[in-house]
Amino acid sequence: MKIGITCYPTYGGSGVVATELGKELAGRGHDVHFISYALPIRLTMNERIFFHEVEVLAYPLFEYPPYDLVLATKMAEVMTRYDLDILHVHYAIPHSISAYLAKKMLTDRVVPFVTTLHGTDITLVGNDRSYLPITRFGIEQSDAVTAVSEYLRRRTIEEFQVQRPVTVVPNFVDCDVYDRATDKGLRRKFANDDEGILIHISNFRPVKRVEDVIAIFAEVRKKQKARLLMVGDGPERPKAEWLANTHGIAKDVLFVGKQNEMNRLLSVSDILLLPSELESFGLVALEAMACEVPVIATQVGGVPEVVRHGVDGFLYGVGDVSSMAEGCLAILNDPQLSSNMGKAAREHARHNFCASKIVVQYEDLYHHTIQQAHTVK
Ligand code: GMT
Repeated sequence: MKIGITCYPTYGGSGVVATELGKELAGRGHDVHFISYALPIRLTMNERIFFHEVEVLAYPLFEYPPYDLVLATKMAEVMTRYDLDILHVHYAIPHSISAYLAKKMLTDRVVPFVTTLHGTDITLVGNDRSYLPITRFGIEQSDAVTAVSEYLRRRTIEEFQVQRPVTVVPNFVDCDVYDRATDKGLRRKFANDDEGILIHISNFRPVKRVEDVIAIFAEVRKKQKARLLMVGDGPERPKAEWLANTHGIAKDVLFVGKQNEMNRLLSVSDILLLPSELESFGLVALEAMACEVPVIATQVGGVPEVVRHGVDGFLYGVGDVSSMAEGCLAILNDPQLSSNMGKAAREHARHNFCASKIVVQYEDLYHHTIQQAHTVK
C-alpha cells in the first residue's frame, strides 16, 4: 500500500506512535509518506519512507497562520502525486479536519482517511466547548477511527456521542529495541552501585504531575540511597528543578533533557514513575515494561489496561505520594520482587503489545477501509 501519515512531529506520545508505525509499515514493504511541519523526531529515512514538509507562509495579515489549510493542500497534493491508497492521521485536531478537506479537494480519486485518537485530543482539546463540535465532526467524517485504549474509546463515545464506530488498536513497542541490555558504564554515570535509579520520562506538562515525581523521590530518598533521572523537557521543568532544591535533594535528581535512546536509559533504571493526572494509555510505561522496569503509576484512564497492579508494578490514586513512595521502597528493598515484576512486565509487553502483533491490525483496518471506500464510491 501507499500510505500517508500525519502527526505532530515534536516530543510526545502520538508523534512517537505515528513514527514507529510508519517505520514498521515501511519494513513490511509499504511506501510511507509523512506529511507534517517538521521531520518527526524518531524518524529515520529509508527508500520506503518519504517526508513532505508543510511550510506555512508568514504574512502580516495572518496573526494566526492557517496551518490546517496548508496541511490540507499538502495532503491533497501528496495523495495525487504519489497515488496514495489511504491517509492515517494521528490526533484529531486539526489533522482529521485537514484530511477531510484534502479528500474533498480531490475530484478524480477516492482516498479514505483513518483518524487515531491518542488522548488529549479528546480529554483536553476536544472537551473545550469551542473545539467539541469540530472534533466530533472530524471523527464522524473519518472513514475509520481508532483509539489507543478501551478507556479512550468509551470516553469518546460517551462525551462526543459519535455514531462512527471506534476500534481499539493499542499502542505498541518494538520488543527487539526495547529490551533490557544494561550498559554498566552508563549506569555508573548516574549512580553508584548501592543506589537505586528511578526514572521519569515526559513532556513536563501539568497533566504529568512532575511535582509528585519529586515528592515521591524525596520520600524514597529519606529511607534509601537513590537517584532520580528526569528525562524530557517542557513547561513544568523549572518547577520540578525548584522543588528538587527545596526538598534538599537537588544533587540526586538529574535533569537530562530530551533524549533519543530511551531503551538505554530505561535499561539502567529500577523503577519508572508515572504519577499522571490522566493517561489514555501511557506509552512510556509500556516502553519501560519491555525493558523489565517495574512501573509505579496512577490508576487512571487506560493505564490499568497496560500495567497490572501488583504484577508489573503498583497503581495508586492520583496524588497519593506516600503510597507511591512505599511502592518504590517495596521494590527497591526486595530484589526478588523487583526481578519478578520486571520479568512479568516484559512478558506482558511481549505477548500483548509487540509491534508485530499490533501493526497487522492497522494493515487489516487499512485494507478494509480502502475496500469500503471504493465500494460506496
Ligand atoms: O502525554 C501527552 O501529553 C502527549 C500525548 C500525545 O498525544 O502526544 O500523549 C497521549 O498519547 C500517547 C500515545 O498514544 C499516550 O500514551 C498518552 O497516554 C496520551 N497522553 C494523555 O492521555 C495525557
